[in-house]
Amino acid sequence: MKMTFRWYGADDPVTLDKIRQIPGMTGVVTAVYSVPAGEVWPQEAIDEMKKEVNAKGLEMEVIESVPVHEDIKLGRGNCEQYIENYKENIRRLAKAGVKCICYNFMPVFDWTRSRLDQPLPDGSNALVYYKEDVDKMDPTKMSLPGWDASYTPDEIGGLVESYKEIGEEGLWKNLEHFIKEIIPVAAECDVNMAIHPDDPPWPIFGIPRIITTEENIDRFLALYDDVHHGLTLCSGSLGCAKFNDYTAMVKKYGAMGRIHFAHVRNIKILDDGSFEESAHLSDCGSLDVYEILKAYYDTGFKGYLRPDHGRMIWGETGKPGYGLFDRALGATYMNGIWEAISKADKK
Ligand code: DNO
Repeated sequence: MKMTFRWYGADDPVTLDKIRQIPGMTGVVTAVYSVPAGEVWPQEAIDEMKKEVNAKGLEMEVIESVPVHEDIKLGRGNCEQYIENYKENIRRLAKAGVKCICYNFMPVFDWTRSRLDQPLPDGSNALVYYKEDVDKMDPTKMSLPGWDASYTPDEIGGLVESYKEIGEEGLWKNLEHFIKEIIPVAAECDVNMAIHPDDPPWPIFGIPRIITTEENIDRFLALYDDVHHGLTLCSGSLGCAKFNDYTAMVKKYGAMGRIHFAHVRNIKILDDGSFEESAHLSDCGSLDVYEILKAYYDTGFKGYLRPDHGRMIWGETGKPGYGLFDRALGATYMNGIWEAISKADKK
């Protein structure tokens, strides 16, 4: 397991100097943020970023994410050109030593929450998803930090309608086409493609979401028989639905060698299926982080792992979910569990 940390580039208040001081941190997970979705990333920008990261003693072997243009997901417009651009990005990143690319196939909206700073009883605050509030949200009148902000409200409305029209099967068809095009390139470059599950793992705003359950992940992996076609297994996304057994998924897909990147954090599932993002500690949420890491260890996991969203604690402000303190605590907690498991195993 290689412990990593998400870094949003030169503008991130959580600097490389801070990240390198977290014990056991091997590298950062990042992206070229200045290029619109679908375009080719300049090789100089990739190389420059790598140089900056390496100069701080950190690796840049994981990219999160190379975004998939909506035309690809909808199978329309400039879809084929965007797929060619995507292949070129894989080649360029491989040239810079990148080993794993995280991406998602969520229509329009990446992760969705009803509030980004819900006060918790201990005085910290966290991202939450309260079903009742999400049901009242109008996605054309708002934006969340993970969403592509380049669309106008009208364009968003149009996209939502287009996804409703193609439905789940249309989305599957477009995903299959994309995978069949890009995986041969990834295999040639020896880059592991790691799809991120939909967060939350159910349809929102009346549009389909498909990377949601074990059954659907099985269907996804069956699209292409190559180890480079794999997963970012995110406990914070899959784990917020009671119908998913995240630890069982680690065992199953880990044994198949298809998990290339692990996002691990805890989540507190509420009675009505809403959820709150809690501290990483097992006791703080509904997931057993020890059992999760034990499953990774037992499958001989050699991929990358990162703490996922953290709460805002100790008065920190910043990008929701991506402050320094709680994520650093998460990394340290998980490194501690990993050390204990591996030492017990060697006795
Ligand atoms: C949330 C993240 C996601 C993830 C993308 C991957 O914080 O895990 O935004 O980066 O879905 O493409």
